[in-house]
Amino acid sequence: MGLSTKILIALIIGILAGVFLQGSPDIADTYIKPFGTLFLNLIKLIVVPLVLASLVVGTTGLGDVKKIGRVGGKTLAYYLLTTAFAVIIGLILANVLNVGAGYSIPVDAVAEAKEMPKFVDTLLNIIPTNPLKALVDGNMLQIIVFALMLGGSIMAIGEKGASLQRGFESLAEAMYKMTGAIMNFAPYGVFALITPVVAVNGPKILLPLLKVIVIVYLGCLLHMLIVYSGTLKILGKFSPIKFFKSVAPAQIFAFTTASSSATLPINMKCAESMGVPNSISSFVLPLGATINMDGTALYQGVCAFFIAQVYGINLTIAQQFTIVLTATLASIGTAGVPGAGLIMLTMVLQSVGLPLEGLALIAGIDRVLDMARTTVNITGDTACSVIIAASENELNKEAAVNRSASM
Ligand code: DAS
Repeated sequence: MGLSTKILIALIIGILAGVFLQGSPDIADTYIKPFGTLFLNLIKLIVVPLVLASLVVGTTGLGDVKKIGRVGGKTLAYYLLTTAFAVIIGLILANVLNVGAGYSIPVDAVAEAKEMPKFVDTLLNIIPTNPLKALVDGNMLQIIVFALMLGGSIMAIGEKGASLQRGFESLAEAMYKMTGAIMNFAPYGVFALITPVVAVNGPKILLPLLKVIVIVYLGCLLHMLIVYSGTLKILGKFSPIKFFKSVAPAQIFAFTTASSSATLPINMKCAESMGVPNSISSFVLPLGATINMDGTALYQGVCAFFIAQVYGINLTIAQQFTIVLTATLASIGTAGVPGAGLIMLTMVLQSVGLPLEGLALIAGIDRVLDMARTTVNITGDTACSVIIAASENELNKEAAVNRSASM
């Protein structure tokens, strides 16, 4: 039985266990959740060295600075365009389906809007003043910038950089091996993560905001079916059906953990099973897990519109265009960890003068929304890696046939 089947079975059993334990969520929290936290800690343990090593190897593996520019340019273009599309899909659905109609504001809805990094600070902050501190702090944007510069520099010094390059190649291989070993625990981890979420957040909190949940989930589904299937077919000449079958383990994992960073290792294995070479996946996926968040951008579009409607504010077309822009930029600064999108939603609300109190309306259901948006976030990264590999004529389709069976 493949890993994806085991994870799917674990997810279903975990949801059923969560429903069963709704009456006593503390049992789930006390005796099951710790195993989920343990598994997440194992994943977090590998993310920083994995991203550093795979990005350095990915950059040097591209072979020359021109190729880094070409692959980097195509990757960023795909990420930004699909993110903007995601916000537009979210706003169209929110408008058409009247997302905020009939909702009354609970009197005590007072949001503690956390201190939000301004976008310009996010931009300035991506250059690490101390790369070791960036590694220790796990600052993914700074680690990515450092890894790209280090990879480019190793390539530029030619033979003198060969031993350092081999060192990073060994570190990357060791991290891939460690990832595979840790992934064997994924079914247990998924079970231990999803059970408390269902036990604590059962249907009772979902009902009042069901329309927001339905619209975000519908938007996420449409985005994957329209944008990713369309670009895979047209740009990647790759079967969307084979793609969604192969990326399923990473999607289930993202849905359960609500963390793009935690899903990165398994997402790299899924991309490899589709024939994406390491040199492309270890460049495109770590970048995507950090800056490409289509699901988050879509969610921010829907929630901004919902909050405007609930407070009786009619958003002009210009304001909705501003939301597209700020949600696209906010998603770049969103960290690949649970709940990051809610914090960045503050930036979108502020950009069009919407009351931050609205965050309190969303906070209660945010984990349910986070599961869907994170699934879309990582799916966009994998779709991009397949399309970039195909555009570089490096997609190893023969390999895809054999490997996808093993996932
Ligand atoms: N959970 C974040 C992620 O890992 C996305 C978000 O919070 O919006 O992608």
